[in-house]
Amino acid sequence: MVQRKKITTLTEFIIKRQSEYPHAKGAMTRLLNDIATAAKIVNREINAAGLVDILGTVGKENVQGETQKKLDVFANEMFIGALKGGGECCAIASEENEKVISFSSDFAELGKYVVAIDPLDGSSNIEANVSIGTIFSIYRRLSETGGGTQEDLLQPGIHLAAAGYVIYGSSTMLVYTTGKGVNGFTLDPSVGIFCLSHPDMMFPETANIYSVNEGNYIHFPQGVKKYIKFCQEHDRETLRPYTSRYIGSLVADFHRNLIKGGIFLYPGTTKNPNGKLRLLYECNPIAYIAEQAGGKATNGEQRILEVLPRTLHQRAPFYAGPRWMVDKVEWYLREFPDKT
Ligand code: P6P
Repeated sequence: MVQRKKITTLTEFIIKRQSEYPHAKGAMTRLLNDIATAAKIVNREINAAGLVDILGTVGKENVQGETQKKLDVFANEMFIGALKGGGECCAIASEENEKVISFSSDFAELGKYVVAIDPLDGSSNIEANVSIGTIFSIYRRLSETGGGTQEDLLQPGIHLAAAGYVIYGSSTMLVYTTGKGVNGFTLDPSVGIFCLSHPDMMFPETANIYSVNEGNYIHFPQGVKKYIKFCQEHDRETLRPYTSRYIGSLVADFHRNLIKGGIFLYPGTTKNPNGKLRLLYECNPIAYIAEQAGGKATNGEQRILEVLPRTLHQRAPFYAGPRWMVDKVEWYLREFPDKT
C-alpha cells in the first residue's frame, strides 16, 4: 500500500505550536488563521486578474455587477475585513491607509494584538505577471482598553509577536515566525489549505546572490558602490562574481534569497537618504524572518529591529540576508563613508 506522507496543515501547525506558549489562549492562533483566510481570497483574485483581461470582463463591473477594484485596494479591504471580523486585532496600520485603522466595540472585548501590513506589495508588477506579496507584522497592544492606538503600532521590531509574508507566485506560500524559527506553507488550491512544505527555513551555508536595483548605482552611498564592485570581482574561492538577481518585488526577491542564499539591498540614496522601503510593514517583518532564519537585517548601521519608529510610514535603508553578507556591506559602509 502506498504510504502517503503525513501532511501538516497551517492550522494544525499553529495549534501545535500554541502549546509551546504556556499563557497562549488561542488568540494568536485565530489571528494567524484570519490572515491566512484573507490571503486565500486575495490569491484567488490575483489569479483571476489575468483572466479578467482575457475573458473580457475587464469593464468597470465584474460579473457580479460589482465595480472592479484595483487589486491592492481589494487586498487591503480583505485583510482589514478579516482582521476586524476575527476580533483578535484592535488596530491596523496599512500601507494603503494614511492613518491607523482603530477598531472599537461597545460589545466585545477588543483584540490584544495590532497588525502592520502591506496588503499587496509590488502590485505594480501584476501586469507583468511577476510574483507579488503580502507582508505583515503582529504586536501585542500596549494600551489597556478601547480601540488600538498609533502608539500600539509604533513599536520597534524587537517587540514583534509574529511576522510573515505571503508570496503569490507559481505557487502561493505563507512564511511566518513567532520567534521560534521560520516555517513555510504552500497553498493547495484544490482544497484551499496551506500545507507545511518548508519546515525550519534557514539561509543556506553558502550564498552567492546579490539583489539591488543597480539602476540607482550613481546615487548609492560610496560603501554600497564598493560592495557591488566586490560582488562583481572574480574570486573562485568566495564564489565571486556573485549572481545578480533583482525582480523589484521585495517578497519575491527576499524569498528567493532565503531559499537559494543571497543578500537583498535597498540602500538610501542622495535623493532618498532613507531609501524606499517602509520600516513598519516591509523592513521589520522581513528583518524578523531574516534573523529567525539565521541571518541579519540592518539599515547599514543599526539592527533594523531596534530602530524606533516615529511615524507609521517612515522609510529605512534596508540590507537583509546571511549574516556574513550583511556584515560585509556594513564593513564597506564604515570603511568608505560618504563625505558629509
Ligand atoms: P525599485 C515594490 O514597489 C517595492 O515596494 C518592493 O516590493 C520592491 O523591493 C521595491 O519597491 C522595488 O523598488 O525602486 O527597485 O523599483
